[in-house]
Amino acid sequence: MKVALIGLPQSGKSTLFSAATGIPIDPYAAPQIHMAVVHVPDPRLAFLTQLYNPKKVTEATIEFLDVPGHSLEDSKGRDEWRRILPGVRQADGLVVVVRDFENPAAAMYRNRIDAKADFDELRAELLFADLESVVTRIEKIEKSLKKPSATHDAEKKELALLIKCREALEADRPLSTVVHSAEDRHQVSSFAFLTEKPLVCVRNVNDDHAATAQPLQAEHVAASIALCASIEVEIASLEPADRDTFMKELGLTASARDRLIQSCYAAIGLISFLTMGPDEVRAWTIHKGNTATEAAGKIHTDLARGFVRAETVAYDDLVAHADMKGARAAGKVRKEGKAYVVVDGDILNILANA
Ligand SMILES: Nc1nc2c(ncn2[C@@H]2O[C@H](COP(=O)(O)OP(=O)(O)OP(=O)(O)O)[C@@H](O)[C@H]2O)c(=O)[nH]1
Ligand SMILES: [Mg+2]
Repeated sequence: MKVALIGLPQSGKSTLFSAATGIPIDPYAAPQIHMAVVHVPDPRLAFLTQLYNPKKVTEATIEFLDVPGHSLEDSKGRDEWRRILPGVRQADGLVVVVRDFENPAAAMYRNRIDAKADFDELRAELLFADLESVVTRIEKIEKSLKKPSATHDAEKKELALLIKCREALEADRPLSTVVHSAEDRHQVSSFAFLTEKPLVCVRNVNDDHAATAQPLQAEHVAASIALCASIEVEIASLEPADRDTFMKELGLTASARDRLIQSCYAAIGLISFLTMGPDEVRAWTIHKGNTATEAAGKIHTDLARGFVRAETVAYDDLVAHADMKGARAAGKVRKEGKAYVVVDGDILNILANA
């Protein structure tokens, strides 16, 4: 799972990246791309670990990509923005960081501190980038339809969907409002449209608003949070005990790292299932709505291919009955088939034919 931090120049992307990943970023270095894999905290793993004392404990991971911001004021900046887009398109979700802090050390964009205006400008650019891809493809298909070809049926189908996409983009609506069905998603997957991706908005506020700032209200945003990235870097650098004390003093209940991960999970529609045994206790990330076979495939393609059934118990049921023996005696361990839709916190034991 990959998430890209994007935004206008000097909005605090790299600072937030540092807070989320714990990797120090030199504020005086030239803007550059950063990438890091972060472990997703899951308190449920601690209970399972205590049950099994496994050789290994593996948390789910999420990958953060931090790309430099480019000015959309001039053609040079726009060209540079375009150059980074292919990397951004690889992400499953986008985090837009908008500046709402005063800091003379950070150059102001368009001579303003206006989070909503910055957000709208960036969002318009995402819509525009998708519109360009859509229009180019529509023109190509229309040309091809004028010539005899065996692929006309498929092209007509694609064209119909792309025309709907164009209408939405021209009306300022992201493609997440158009592309819904699995079939449509598959049809346009090669474009990796930016506005089809779930979007998380992060309002980066002044230090004195760290605990009180409200998230930015914006349409078509899957999740919105407010935080102060520079304070969060300090929090991330502290030892766990000091961290809690410092956060309490500030009136913060969760770190930016945890809130960001949680928002990305919610926005992209991710959930975790768990596997356990004496060798390994592990959390896995899947999409909401995935079936037991899809979950099995996440572990190993062979498990999906030879899937027989999944022995399943909800984490809360396991805790309530102390262990597997207790959960089994209470009738909480179920046998689920291929089409079972996995829910967050399901503990799965996949049985498969070799
Ligand atoms: N006061 C204050 N300063 C911040 C905050 N977040 C970032 N800064 C400062 O703003 C400047 C830019 O921060 P970066 O994190 O480098 O911003 P960026 O979005 O990565 O910038 P580019 O990569 O150039 O687009 C640095 O001097 C940061 O220390 C914040 O929450 N409050
Ligand atoms: Mg940066």
